[in-house]
Amino acid sequence: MAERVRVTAEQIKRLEVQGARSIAIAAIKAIETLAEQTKAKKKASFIDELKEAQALLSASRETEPLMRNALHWIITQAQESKTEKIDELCKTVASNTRQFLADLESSRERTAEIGAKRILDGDVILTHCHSSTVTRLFAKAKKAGKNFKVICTETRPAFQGRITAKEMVDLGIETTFIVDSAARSFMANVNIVLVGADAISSEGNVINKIGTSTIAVVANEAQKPFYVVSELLKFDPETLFGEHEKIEQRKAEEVWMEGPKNLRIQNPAFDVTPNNYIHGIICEEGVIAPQSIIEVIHRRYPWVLKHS
Ligand code: RUB
Repeated sequence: MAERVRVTAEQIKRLEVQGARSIAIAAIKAIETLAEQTKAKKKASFIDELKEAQALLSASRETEPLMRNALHWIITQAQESKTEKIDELCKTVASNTRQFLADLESSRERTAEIGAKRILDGDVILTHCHSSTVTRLFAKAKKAGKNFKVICTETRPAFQGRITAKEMVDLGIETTFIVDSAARSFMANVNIVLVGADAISSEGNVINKIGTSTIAVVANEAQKPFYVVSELLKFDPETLFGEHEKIEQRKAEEVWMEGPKNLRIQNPAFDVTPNNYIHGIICEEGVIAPQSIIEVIHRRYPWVLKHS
């Protein structure tokens, strides 16, 4: 297997690559490199090699359906291709990789464009963790001349909120940085909450960085709209067939480097925000009700429903 696949899986595990989109992009590029460097002589062994890489990458962070959907789509195109020739199969992987990345980019642009319209002059927006889709939305709104402020949480335990805060400062957006547990104290001054997503279930529940659901409850109490900004391909088809989205459990050391022995530390990376706390999902197809996710996926990406 290409070294690039192993290295990418490790980088994803260690959070050197973070955020659902970046994780999917890194995995797609690793598969592309594998196809470029393959020594397989027969189609069957080439497909086996791709599938072995798919399994390793998918296991690197288990709550990442965008990565799984992307790898599934690219590998299926090679598998279903009529050719047996390795060089042609490699070209199939390369062209589908390019296509997938281009589609992902235009989905984010469209999502950000739609979402930017939800920001009004003078708004204070609260966000959690680091979502490249949310920060792109902020960049678009700023470029459109909107005047708004951002509050971002530090996002324990790995402080991904700092990435958001730096990006906001670089964009020249007035930003306030708070600890996660201060979200309720600041909610009265917030106009709208925007967060990203790692996974969307068939009921329209959203899985995102740990603490997201607490913010949703606090927003609900304060009657502030809570929106999820996400590409549709974060939908997990396995949830349609009864599976629960697996929540990644991370190492205790991320929470407390040298905690007392015999102390039980738990470190789930994500939590589930139920659909009734979500005003809408802002995606490439518009602002949709979370409960309509299956219908929208059916219309836009029917192939996703055919695999699990
Ligand atoms: C990142 C996180 C982000 C989503 C969406 O968690 O929860 O909100 O992944 O990001 P982590 P994007 O840092 O643990 O990966 O919009 O960039 O896909």
